[in-house]
Amino acid sequence: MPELFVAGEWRSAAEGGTRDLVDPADGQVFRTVDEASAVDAEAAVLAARRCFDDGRWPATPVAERAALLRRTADLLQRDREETAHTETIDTGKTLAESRTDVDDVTAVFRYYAEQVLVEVDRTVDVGRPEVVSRVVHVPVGVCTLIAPWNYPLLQMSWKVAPALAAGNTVVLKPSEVTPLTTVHLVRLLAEAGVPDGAVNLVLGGGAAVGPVLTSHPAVDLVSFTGGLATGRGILRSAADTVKRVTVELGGKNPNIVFADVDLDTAVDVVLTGVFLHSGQVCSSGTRLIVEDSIADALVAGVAARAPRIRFGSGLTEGVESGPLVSAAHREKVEAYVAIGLAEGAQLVTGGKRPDDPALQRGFFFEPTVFDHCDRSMRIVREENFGPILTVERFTTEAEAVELGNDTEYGLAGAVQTADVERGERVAAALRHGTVWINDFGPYVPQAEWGGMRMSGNGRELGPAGLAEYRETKHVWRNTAPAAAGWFKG
Ligand code: TXE
Repeated sequence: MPELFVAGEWRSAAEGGTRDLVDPADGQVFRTVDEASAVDAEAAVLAARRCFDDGRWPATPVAERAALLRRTADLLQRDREETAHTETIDTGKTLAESRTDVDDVTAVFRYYAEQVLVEVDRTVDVGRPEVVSRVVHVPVGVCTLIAPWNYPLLQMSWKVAPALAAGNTVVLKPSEVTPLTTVHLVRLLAEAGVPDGAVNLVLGGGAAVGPVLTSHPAVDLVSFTGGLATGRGILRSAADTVKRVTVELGGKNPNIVFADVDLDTAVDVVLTGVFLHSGQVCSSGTRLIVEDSIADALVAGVAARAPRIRFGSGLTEGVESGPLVSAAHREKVEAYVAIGLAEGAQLVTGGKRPDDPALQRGFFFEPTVFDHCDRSMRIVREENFGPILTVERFTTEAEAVELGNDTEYGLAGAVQTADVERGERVAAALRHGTVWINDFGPYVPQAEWGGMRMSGNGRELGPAGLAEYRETKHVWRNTAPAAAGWFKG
């Protein structure tokens, strides 16, 4: 069955393009999918435009739009196992992680089915009894939604659910490396009854289809999650037509640990924060900033447990960590290990591919810890998106905060301490979009997610994640029209 979806029809690429998908756990091609070109991207944008302009989706009553989201949530749960299995083969992540993703995505669809029904329109008292003045919310229009490969279904759903709830029409472009769960999501949306043209899907490389999706005059909004360099290009590409653009561009996230913590718990929080999904998480706790007096003990604890993380295919029961997503990405991570060594950081554990003969065909990489780092190092400053922990030390709270904020990113950060007031003080001082106190990683659909500074602009999830997809409009109705009297002639 073809994998592009335009105007309610599944079709192959207009120019016949295809792409092989590689299972990162064994390096083998497991499937070939259609690969769009600019021709397909243009057709998808125009289909979305037609469906928006003729009102088929934006004029659908909000209760019906909410019902479609709920049906999609039910279908996601019906297909939970199949979808999780697909995500695991595509990305390499473990089945447990993929199942969690499907459940989280389901929750997001259900959340926006409720949230879109919360009344936000309001009347304004303009001081004239004959005037009815109200502020209403309308969909933005045609939205192109571009997602990365680390959480393919999840990142796309954070965009699709609020965009559709608000009445927009959409063109989805998943990462070319991991498109399969997005294809399935579109099938479910079609099964749930979304009108033809409201949801369109193009698979393909960013260079081929990206310019159409981000600069076409028929597109009103671009929502992008991915790397900083690509995000900057997208902001430039969207500038000429002054589109609304939301970007989430990753992070270099501090995890600040004070000496008053329970050491074993802190070791576990650090380990989970940085090595989950092999560090391929935009909010990964890659920068450990630890109080000097416990630094040696904490690093020793992390270094003792990191090599015990069980690698393998994400489909294998008991496996705790899968491979990196691609050979190219592993090469990038390896290059950063070389950079760290050249900069004088002290390699404590990892730093190489695992020796296990059973893992040689996949793109595995050992959890890596670099001690005695400082903030001038590239290994500390630049996102590498691999399983690499860097360790910096501090002696005062002020120093810890200064280090935690000394990054051009601002997505997420954390503080671990037994002192409640100190936890709140540090959380208040950290300039990051999410801050965890005595935890690392959790999020909920009700709470906004997004970055400060170069981690991006705009927010996903929560009420603000819906507001991104709405325009406000002021409607002024004069019930007793009369001459204004400004001009006397
Ligand atoms: O991402 P890209 P890449 C970071 C991470 C990683 C780096 C590069 O550090 O190593 O980015 O990864 C589409 N117009 N993150 O190169 O290019 C592309 O097809 C429109 C952080 O894989 O940003 C894919 O769908 N779209 C991030 C999406 O952009 C374009 C998660 C993301 O790919 C495009 C992933 C163009 N010109 C990587 N070029 C996070 N924030 O969580 C590419 N794309």
